[in-house]
Amino acid sequence: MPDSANPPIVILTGAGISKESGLDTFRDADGIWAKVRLEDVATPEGYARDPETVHAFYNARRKPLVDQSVAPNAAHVALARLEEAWPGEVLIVTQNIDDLHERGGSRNLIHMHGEMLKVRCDFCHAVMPWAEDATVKTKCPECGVTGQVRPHVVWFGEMPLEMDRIEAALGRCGLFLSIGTSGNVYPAAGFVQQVRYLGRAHTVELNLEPSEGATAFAETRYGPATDLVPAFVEQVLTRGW
Ligand code: BV8
Repeated sequence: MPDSANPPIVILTGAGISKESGLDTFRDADGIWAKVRLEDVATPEGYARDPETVHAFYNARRKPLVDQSVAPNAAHVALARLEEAWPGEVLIVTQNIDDLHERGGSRNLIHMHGEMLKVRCDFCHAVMPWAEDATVKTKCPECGVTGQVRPHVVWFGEMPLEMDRIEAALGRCGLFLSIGTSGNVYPAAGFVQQVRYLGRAHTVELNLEPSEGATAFAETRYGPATDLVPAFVEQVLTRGW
């Protein structure tokens, strides 16, 4: 059983935590879905219809991570400090496919929607780190088959990654913290309800504005993540929640 004095903490993050690092969110007015149709670039059907367009979409989003023209911000760094200093387990479950949590120092991390810096082969199912452009002509380094390499990203209608591990962590946490997500996408948007149903954890939303699921949280604070997250981490480490 977890240490009741220092219960496990589960942190769900979304695109809002990376916004101040210079990466677009999805549903803000200037967000990604205002510029390109989700159905065309974030569904298996869109990929089957026009793989080259989907590759171009992810190749463009991969570039600032490869050239490191974007960097982790104070919110990412504060979460790494929490993981380091909290005596109990701290698990970040991110919907983000960037590597800013890792570069900010977090280690105990699940990318439930995949990772932009990886691809996988639909023929041999190998998952591999990837820093250059992928196209329909890309040859799988593992099996040598051409044209079967796709972004290692979970599209709509596809199964998110490591759901068993996530469900287990939700079932035993004492604090569930949601940062920078609009609460539009399931199953991530339903995690707070799952935690509340179990009745053991305190639930906190830190966001720029109320999410779709705001009323489900016991505590909400609104503002930029780089202000809210370091302050909340300091509070947890000095006087709990
Ligand atoms: C699944 C790809 C079954 C990667 C993404 C009908 C048919 C089929 C499926 C469904 C259906 N109805 C519902 C579903 C489920 C569907 C879904 O939820 N659809 C929605 C649209 C209704 N979900 C799925 O298909 C998922 N798979 O259901 O499989 C299953 C179910 C249960 C258990 C097992 C299996 C797959 C979902 C993953 C889809 N892939 N992206 C990529 O290209 O990135 S989703 C996409 O949205 C991104 O991954 C992103 O992470 C995710 C969530 O968005 P947010 O991160 O929240 O970003 P958003 O812009 O929305 O919000 C940003 C927030 O930040 C805002 O609130 C803003 O105010 C705030 N903010 C901004 N600036 C700041 C800030 N906060 C703090 N500081 C700031 N500075």
